[in-house]
Amino acid sequence: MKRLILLTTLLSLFVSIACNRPKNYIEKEIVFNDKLTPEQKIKLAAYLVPTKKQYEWQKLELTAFIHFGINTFTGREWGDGTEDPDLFNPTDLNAEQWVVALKEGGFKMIILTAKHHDGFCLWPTKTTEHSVASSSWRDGGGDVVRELKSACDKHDMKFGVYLSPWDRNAPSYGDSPEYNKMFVQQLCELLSNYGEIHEVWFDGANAEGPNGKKQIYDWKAFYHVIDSLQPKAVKAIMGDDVRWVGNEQGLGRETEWSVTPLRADIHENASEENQRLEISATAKDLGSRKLIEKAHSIYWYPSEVDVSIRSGWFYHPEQDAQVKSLEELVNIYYQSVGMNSVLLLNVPPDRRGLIHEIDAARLKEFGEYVRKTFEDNKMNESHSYWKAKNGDFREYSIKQGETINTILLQEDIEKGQRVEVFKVEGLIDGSWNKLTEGTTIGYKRILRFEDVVPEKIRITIIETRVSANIKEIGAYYAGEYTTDTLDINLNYIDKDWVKVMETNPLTVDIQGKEIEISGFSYMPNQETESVYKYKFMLSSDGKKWSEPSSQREFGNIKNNPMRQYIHFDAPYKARYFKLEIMEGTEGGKPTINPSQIAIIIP
Ligand code: FUL
Repeated sequence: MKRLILLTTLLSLFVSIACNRPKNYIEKEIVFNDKLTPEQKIKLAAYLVPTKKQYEWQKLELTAFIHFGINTFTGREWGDGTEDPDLFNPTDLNAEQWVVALKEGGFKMIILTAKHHDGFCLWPTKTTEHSVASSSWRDGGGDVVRELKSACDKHDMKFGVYLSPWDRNAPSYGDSPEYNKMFVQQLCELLSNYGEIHEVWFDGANAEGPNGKKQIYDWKAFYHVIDSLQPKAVKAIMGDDVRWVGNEQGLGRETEWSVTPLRADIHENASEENQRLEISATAKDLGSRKLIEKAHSIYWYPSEVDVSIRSGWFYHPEQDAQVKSLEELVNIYYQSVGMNSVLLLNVPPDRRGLIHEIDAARLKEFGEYVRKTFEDNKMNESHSYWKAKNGDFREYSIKQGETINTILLQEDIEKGQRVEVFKVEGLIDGSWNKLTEGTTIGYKRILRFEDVVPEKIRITIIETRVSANIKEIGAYYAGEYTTDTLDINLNYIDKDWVKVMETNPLTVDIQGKEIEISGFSYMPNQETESVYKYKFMLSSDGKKWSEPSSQREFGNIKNNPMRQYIHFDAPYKARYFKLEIMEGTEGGKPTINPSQIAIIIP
């Protein structure tokens, strides 16, 4: 990594020669000299570029997550590490089917949850017995990492690993040096025994260890292992090559700067500096002039949009009817790839070890839709490289009689990200009409507008930090969707009958008589704090209470506030339930409305 401290006096020379001499671009990080003026800082920001591996990663555009593990078999989103490894028993695992399905969807890389927060390892690690080697799957001789990596190699698919730093099984978790040693060894195994790895994904979730101690991660050591064993791998999320977009809903930012003062955790004093600038991964503005002017340093730190094709990250049979529709997936595409981000779409294999037929069919539809839309540029002449100053415009004629509703623009980010405002107009019946407008472009910006049949389109670069390098322009027609969303089909009780006996803790007479109950569900608040830890109890007489499930938390509810389903091991007879709130997603005690709870009957 280059650390450049540039003096004001050198700046004008630097800027004037940079245009023709790519070696003057600065990779990944610039530390500003105190004497720079705000305007000089903005100019420098325009010369910050991605590293080679960041650029290769950005060009993938579509990448996929595979969440698979113990949770697939317990129905949970966050396992607690006490699960019996033998629960892991896919009946028909076929990693090649995953790769083929994702390839049909247009995906170029697969990232596997080699270890999720429950600590169960999908490869036969030497670091713990909590792995596939202790399961009866393939008589304890299986290795999901190897099977998937081989299938990826066969089909020319890149491969990455998700290794959760938070480990709820490891007894050493919380004894920092001890656990860090184990984590380094796990990384070494994954990064040296399976060939080339293109992305290492470290999630940010963590909590206290079983010993009540807080784990302090040795990020420097982890990064050192990655950089030495897999120099081509980008480090994502708790890493400094790839930034979390800030939500798990598939929503990019309208204004998305890859050049940002947001410091990744690899940097010393990251949280102090981010706090000083009042920014975090979830902030709306991560790269405006105002922000850069206040910054001491800036980074090439591009956004990755992670979202699941289902509401959960892991496969749950009750979500078979909730696979995102083609329309939802296409919207996510426009909000991620179309907003200067890489999409990381999760497609979780089921208990057979296969991508479910519904998900596979949706991937195919999605791949076909995107290919069909963007293979047919409606412009007569193709775009040639364009160096645009403030106010410059270019016109392109559209094939006669063709309808368009989509525009695609790309900056040559190997020469920085620069455009701040642009507009697109169409010449219709002899007059220019504004079709759409935008702020940042970056690697790729795709915008949709009403169907029009223009003779020409006109692109104007209204504001740019220094001359913009426009690499690609295209005009397309995105057609109608063909699939429908299926309705949720769950067995609930007669909701009109329900009687609330008490509100704190919420105590409910469910149907006025004992019924068989196989689980319950909770719909979290979307805008305010939700329930994270709870105690759910059942009773036949309203006096003697028992807990039908050992589960006491809704895993990952903060980042992914979807409906939560808790299934008991066996159906339970009861008349009343009581839900005690132990802790909210923000550490408080949120209130709960009875309509947020549904009882599941067998
Ligand atoms: C989150 C995790 O806690 C989820 O379980 C999931 O792995 C998601 C991609 O990241 O923070």
